This record gives sequence, structure tokens and C-alpha cells, in this order.
Amino acid sequence: MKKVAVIMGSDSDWPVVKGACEQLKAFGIPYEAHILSAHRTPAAAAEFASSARKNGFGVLICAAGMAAHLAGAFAGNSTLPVIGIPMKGGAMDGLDALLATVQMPSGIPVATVAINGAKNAAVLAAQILSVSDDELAAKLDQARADMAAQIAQKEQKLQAELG
Ligand code: RP5
Repeated sequence: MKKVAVIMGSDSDWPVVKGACEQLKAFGIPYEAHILSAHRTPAAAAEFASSARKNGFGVLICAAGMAAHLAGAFAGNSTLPVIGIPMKGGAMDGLDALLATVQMPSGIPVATVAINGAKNAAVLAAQILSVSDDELAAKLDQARADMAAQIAQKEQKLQAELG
């Protein structure tokens, strides 16, 4: 299976970003996590992105806050699918990162999840890889079925409480 790269702009992003790694691990997807910054280590970030396909990666997840250019910089340097996680924080509490991540120029997409949406980034990466992996597709189906069962249980509990 192709690997997923989980890239974050700073170690301060890790407490949230590790949620993506946990989800990838739960699906049995190989991943690497690294700290690379579009602003503080621009050459290393560009090098990682431009060699990611030949290094066995299939999806790139990039998390950054504030002037969040990491996902965009990766997308500009690779034709692999890039998923951006805008990080909460700073004076605008993540709205700046959301807009910086989602508002990409035509031709260079970044699939942007919610602010701090680490789990969804991993699920989306799994869905992309599942296009050519039936075993992973079955795991995704099972996860959906588990979610539906949990909701059914909660509904039952609510109705019991309401009498
Ligand atoms: C961004 O700036 C990082 O992704 C992080 O979300 C934010 C703050 O970084 P630190 O100042 O905590 O290193 O580049």
C-alpha cells in the first residue's frame, strides 16, 4: 500500500495532528509524520513534496496554522492529492488558516477539512487509497456500519429517557 505523509508546520500542531496518525494506524495504513514548514524550512518542504511520489507516498496531509501555506506549497510541488488541515489558534482562532488553506488558485487543489479536522483528513486519505485497495474499502464500510450502530444505540437511549 502507498504511504501517507502527515506533515505539520510546527511541533505545536502535534497534539491535534496525532489524531490523524491514530486514525491511519487504526486502518492499517503506513504513514510517516514530519515537521516541515513552508516558511521556516521552505527548501526542505519543497524537496519532500517533489520527491514524495517516488518515495512511495500516495496522499499528503498538511497541517498548519495562521498564514497556513504548507498545504498549498506541497500542492504546488506535487501532483499527489493534498489534504489540508487548518489549525485552530492565533488571533483569528483558525479562520485565517482555513481561508489560507482552502482558497487555492485554479489548477492546484487542496482538499481542505475542518479547522483541526485531523481525523477527517485521515479518513479522506483512506478513502483515496481505497480506490485501488478492496481490503481498505471493506474497513471503511465497517467503520461506517459501526458509526451507524452507535447512533442507533444513542437514539434508543434518548427515546428511553423521553419515555
Ligand atoms: C504555523 O504556525 C504552524 O503550523 C503552527 O500552527 C503555527 C504556530 O507555530 P509555532 O509558533 O507554535 O511554532 O506555521
